[in-house]
Amino acid sequence: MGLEEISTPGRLAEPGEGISQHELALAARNHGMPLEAMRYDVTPPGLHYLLVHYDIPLIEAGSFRLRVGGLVGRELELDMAALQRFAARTVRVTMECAGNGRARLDPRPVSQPWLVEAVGTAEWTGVPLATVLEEAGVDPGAIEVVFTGADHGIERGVEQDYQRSLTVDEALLPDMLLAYAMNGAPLPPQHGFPLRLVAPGWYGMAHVKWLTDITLVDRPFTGFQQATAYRFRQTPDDEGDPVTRIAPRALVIPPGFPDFMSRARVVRPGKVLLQGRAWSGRAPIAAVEVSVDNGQTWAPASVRPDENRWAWQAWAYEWEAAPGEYVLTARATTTDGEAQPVDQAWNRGGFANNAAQQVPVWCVAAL
Ligand SMILES: Nc1nc2c(c(=O)[nH]1)N[C@H]1C(S)=C(S)[C@@H](COP(=O)(O)O)O[C@H]1N2
Ligand SMILES: [Mo]
Repeated sequence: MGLEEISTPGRLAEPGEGISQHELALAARNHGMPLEAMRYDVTPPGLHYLLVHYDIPLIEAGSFRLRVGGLVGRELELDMAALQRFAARTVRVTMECAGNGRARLDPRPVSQPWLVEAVGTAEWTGVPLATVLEEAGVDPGAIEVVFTGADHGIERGVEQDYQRSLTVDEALLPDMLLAYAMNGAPLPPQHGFPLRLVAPGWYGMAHVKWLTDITLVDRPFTGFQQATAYRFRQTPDDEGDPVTRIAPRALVIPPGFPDFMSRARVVRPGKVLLQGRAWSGRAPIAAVEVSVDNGQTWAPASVRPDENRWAWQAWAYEWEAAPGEYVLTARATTTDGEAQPVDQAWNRGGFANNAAQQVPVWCVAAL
């Protein structure tokens, strides 16, 4: 494979074009969360989705240092012991990849081919980012905070460290964390060991893993992951709006038991308790509705109140299933009135496609 090939811009699949070996290789490295894991409030270790752009870097906790520099009163270099001496905070956060839903788009953007499973909920423990920024002293001229990971690679011909920024105002929000623990244990290597940013409510790309540098700057950051990737575009040369917070989504825990290849479900006639999760990084979830006829008719589900603002919420709906074929789906609406669509909101990068999930179900007394 030549350098021209790795330098090509993102492309759309031709009509009917299948998943390539390159996409399969991405999908095999970057796994989704098995949907039945939505039964847990907090996703057990190993079941949380995973997305790694380049390689998982090998980092030794003993020699690790977080550098804080740029427009600050004093530069900091903090080892893990220093980070752990600050008062710790734990936040339960549902994280979702901005590309979740991409492979369901038509035309399909060629990239990590997520269906609906790029999500997980963890309890992240660490130092509030604001604590460390206050310790360094943010210069009044600083407008953004740039976060750099230890991983390095090439994307569409651009060699880079993985980097993203937040505005200073966003960065100082109390739930922004420099996390060193996930579900009460040190971060696993693939989730950012020994330190990552956790940006509650934001799509995954903002939560920089293997964080080594925090840099305060006086102009908008224009790195690849900020200005080139993660923009909502209709055409390749459209500047596009940035991808930021998570759009509302409800998912159904697939009921009954699955067919191995198609993952279509089988349920028995009678009462079937449909359950699932709903979340949004924009405004809180106000309602969840369920449909068993692929979105033609909807019924309200009951949503369990949850004091964890950034975590998914459980919902339930009792379905009286009669023999037949069904397509189950659910949709969430936020307190701002933002309703999850049934149809795709298409963009070239395949970001934030929160079109309602479809779960084919056969209701049969016996096979
Ligand atoms: N340094 C670094 N941080 C990163 C990434 C990466 O490739 N490198 N991937 C981002 C993306 S696109 C997502 S969706 C989340 C995934 O986090 P997880 O693998 O812990 O679920 O990490 C983000 N942080
Ligand atoms: Mo992502």
